[in-house]
Amino acid sequence: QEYVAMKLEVTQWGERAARVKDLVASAQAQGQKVFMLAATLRSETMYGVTNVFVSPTVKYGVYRASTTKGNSSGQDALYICTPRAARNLAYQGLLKEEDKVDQIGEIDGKELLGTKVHPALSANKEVYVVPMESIKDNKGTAIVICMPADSPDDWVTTLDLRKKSEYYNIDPSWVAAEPIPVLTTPTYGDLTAVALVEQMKINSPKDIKQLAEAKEIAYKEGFYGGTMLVGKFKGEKVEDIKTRLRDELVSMDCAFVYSEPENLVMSRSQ
Ligand code: ZZB
Repeated sequence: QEYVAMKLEVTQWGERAARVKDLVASAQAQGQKVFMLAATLRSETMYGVTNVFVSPTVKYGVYRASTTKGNSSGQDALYICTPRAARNLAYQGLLKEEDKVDQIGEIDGKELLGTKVHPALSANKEVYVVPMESIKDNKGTAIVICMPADSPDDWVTTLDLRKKSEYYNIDPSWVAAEPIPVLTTPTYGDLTAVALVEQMKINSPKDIKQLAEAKEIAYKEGFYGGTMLVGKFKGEKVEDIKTRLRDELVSMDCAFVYSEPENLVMSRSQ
């Protein structure tokens, strides 16, 4: 399975990121950029990113990026992802030293909450890192783009974070961004996920079965029936432009393609 890893540049560390800030201080002082890596199959939705999700209970690491593969700037840079993802990247030549995972330090997901990152293409130039409890650390990078217009999970999670910001220990302003229409589908319109969540009366991120069903529908509608509403490929079918958009993100040095080993792909359906 091929994923696109979006390179989300950290633009401002949050108040809880003191330990991380120390960890990367000397690299940042030398001008190195720090990127959170978000794994996605839906890079065409990047125009409407409103947040970035991490699991508050997952441990992430900081790693040195390859200066060739996945990094056309050739500059030293740092990546944040799970140790499992880092091993995977190392074997694919995407870290500084091939086949070697040199972890600079460890971070708890909760330390990243409130940090700001820059998602390429998005109408929102900076978005906040917020928690998503259902993130699994055995898939992707365990860092996930929040795209509430087309992902039912993301919309329901956003609503829950707004409703219970105290419980989640976040500032309500972090989740204030509204869903941004990016593609239109024949059955559900410009905000496919919002329409599905409403129609199926999904109230909580814990409605796992309904959310799985809604996700399946949103995927199919978006991929086979979707038409782009914004950006360079406005008016074109998602199906026709998906690969071109991905390649463009890669050539802009905002993303790279990597693969997930088969056994881990199978565990996705757990
Ligand atoms: C942006 C996006 C926009 C996504 C969308 C989906 C949708 P799959 O098919 O199960 O492999 N994801 C990635 N890693 C994780 C993780 N560790 N835990 C939980 N969720 C994760 O799902 C791949 C998608 O699941 C990825 O694509 C990512 O969210 C999320 F409009 O990125 B996506 C209808 C879905 N729409």
